[in-house]
Amino acid sequence: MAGMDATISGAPVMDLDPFSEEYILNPYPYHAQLRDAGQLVFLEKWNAYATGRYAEVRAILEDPATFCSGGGVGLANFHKEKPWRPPSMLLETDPPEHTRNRAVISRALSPAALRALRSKFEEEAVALVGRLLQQDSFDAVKDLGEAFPLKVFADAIGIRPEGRQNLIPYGDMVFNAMGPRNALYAKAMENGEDVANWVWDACQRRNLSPDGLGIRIFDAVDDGILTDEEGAKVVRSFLSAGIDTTANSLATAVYCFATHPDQWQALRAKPDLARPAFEELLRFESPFQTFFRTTTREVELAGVTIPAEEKIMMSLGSANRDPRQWSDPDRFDITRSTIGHVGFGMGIHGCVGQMIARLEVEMILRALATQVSSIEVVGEPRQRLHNTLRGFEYLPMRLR
Ligand code: OVV
Repeated sequence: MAGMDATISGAPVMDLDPFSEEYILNPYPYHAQLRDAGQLVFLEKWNAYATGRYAEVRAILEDPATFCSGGGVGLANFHKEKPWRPPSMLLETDPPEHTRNRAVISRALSPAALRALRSKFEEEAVALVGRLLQQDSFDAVKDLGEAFPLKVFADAIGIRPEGRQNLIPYGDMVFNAMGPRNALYAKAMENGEDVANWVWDACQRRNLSPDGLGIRIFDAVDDGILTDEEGAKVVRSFLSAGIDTTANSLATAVYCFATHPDQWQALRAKPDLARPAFEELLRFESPFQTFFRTTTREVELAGVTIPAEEKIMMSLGSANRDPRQWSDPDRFDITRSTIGHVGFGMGIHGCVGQMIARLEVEMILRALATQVSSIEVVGEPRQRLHNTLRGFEYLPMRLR
């Protein structure tokens, strides 16, 4: 770690690269370096501030007026660089626009709408686990992680079945684009135009089923709150954020249970632990590893005076294992209290789809806990190399 003697405005300068292959494959020792170097550091390679500390991540998430999202939530500053796609109306906006748009999507995701999904999700989860049990082995990435949200989440939104596979490369584009313009970004964007065009078309009113959640966004168009194009762009948020995140969570979930047999036995003994288990999974192997904010003014944070228009990386994965916050943070324990984890973010931008994500993962974990006695990894898994998401590329497994 060269350059640790230098500081910028009092922030230690680090040559740590959160987008390097070594870091992505095993971030945990690097998270410790990041946290131990200080509350706030400066990443020389990317010209951005960063924090891996729980308290500072919370402080930033809870002050959206100073640490805004309108400058983008990846490394790029939208005030200086053209975003790769028209910005999200939710993720990449600030109040008051954000508040208005968030109300529109929250209304579509009402408790009543979610209750209506439960039995369908359960039925599909039981059937999927039943099919996987028939197979000698399967790829938990494609056959479970991706297959389940591509079916139940896309059905819930009301997306037509043909071409849904496009949602996987689209998620890859959206989340890789939050990192630098590196080889991972270039690879994700290879077929980008066709994929983005398919997704944009799927978001149009005429292509949404009349009984899904997507079409409910157009109620706000009928009420004169959004234009037709804005309605489609809000639907695009469902498709950007709702598949890849859950897909990675599900594959990681079965991996964690396969590699922590005591936790698997605890879940089998008490399937009601499915919901708390998901929270612990979000803490322990946060699928969404990093988020950036942009300073709207000169601000003092942790004794450092940060100028306006600077990017700050929040390592959610590191905050969720910060020993200043969690006891025995590197232990996967589905019975611990996970209150306050930042796996879904926090504050005004906290994950709006978290209740759907919880329902999906709960149903899969319950189906596993009640139908399966053993979960095994049966080959060499390949981790996903990705700028923002943590998960697997390939994960051969067997259920008995
Ligand atoms: C939380 C999230 C991730 C990616 C994309 C979006 C949201 C969006 O709103 O497009």
